[in-house]
Amino acid sequence: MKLTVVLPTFNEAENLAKMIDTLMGLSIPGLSVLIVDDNSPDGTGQIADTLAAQMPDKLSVLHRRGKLGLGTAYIEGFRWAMEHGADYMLQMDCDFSHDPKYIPSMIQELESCGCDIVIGSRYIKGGSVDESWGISRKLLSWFANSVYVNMILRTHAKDATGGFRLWRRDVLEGMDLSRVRSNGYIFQVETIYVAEKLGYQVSEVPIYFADRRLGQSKMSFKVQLEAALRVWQVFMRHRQLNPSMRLPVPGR
Ligand SMILES: Nc1nc2c(ncn2[C@@H]2O[C@H](COP(=O)(O)OP(=O)(O)OP(=O)(O)O)[C@@H](O)[C@H]2O)c(=O)[nH]1
Ligand SMILES: [Mg+2]
Repeated sequence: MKLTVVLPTFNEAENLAKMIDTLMGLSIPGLSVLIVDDNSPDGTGQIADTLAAQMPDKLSVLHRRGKLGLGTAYIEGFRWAMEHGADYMLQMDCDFSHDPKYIPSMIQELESCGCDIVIGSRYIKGGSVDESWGISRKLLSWFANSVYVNMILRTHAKDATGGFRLWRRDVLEGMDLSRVRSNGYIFQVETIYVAEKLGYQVSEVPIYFADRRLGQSKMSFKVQLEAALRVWQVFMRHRQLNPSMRLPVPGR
């Protein structure tokens, strides 16, 4: 089993070395990491290169010319991972909101559930968000994820906006990544919607989602509002999809 962790970074100089150390410390056989850095002004790209030189067979870096967005960072990262023979791809943030300690249970779930995608989920039983969140922030987030998105898109995933996910290679191939057009935070919603419309099965495992402790937040009310409106765009774009529209994948 070859697992590639795709780790997009923008200004994660304070987190990157610790994240790589934690991922490698899991000692998961077949695990390698691809960092996709968008020419971070804080020097994350140089830190990535230094780390990659220390473990060239386990860590690679894709440098892009500037901040081109999370969506295209993942798409380029997934394509790279496929070209390099990955069986599974794991997507996660580099700021420790997605705790690497959950990765073994996500792998176990993918291998035992008969499903195609596993989400590390804040909104199923046993999952939770940072304890510092006030009740109104918790409610708003729960509503946006588990009610609003589900109501419009009829997704089964309870955490459709979360970015902690383990994919089987053939799912990403069959989905045809060129269908996915969002680049910001709504990218997470678009990919899970396309996958579900194409008949892929999603399973969720509970996680505790901690706020970032180090580095700058890129989230704002404007970004969240834009994402909420874009759910409709995702619906209009993909509502006709059905399982017969998967790309044929050799050997499946
Ligand atoms: N390559 C690349 N990575 C990005 C970009 N935007 C965000 N990231 C990374 O994507 C991950 C998630 O972004 P975050 O900024 O943590 O977004 P968030 O979790 O919604 O918000 P905060 O944690 O509050 O900042 C992090 O690892 C970021 O460094 C981008 O344009 N390009
Ligand atoms: Mg974050």
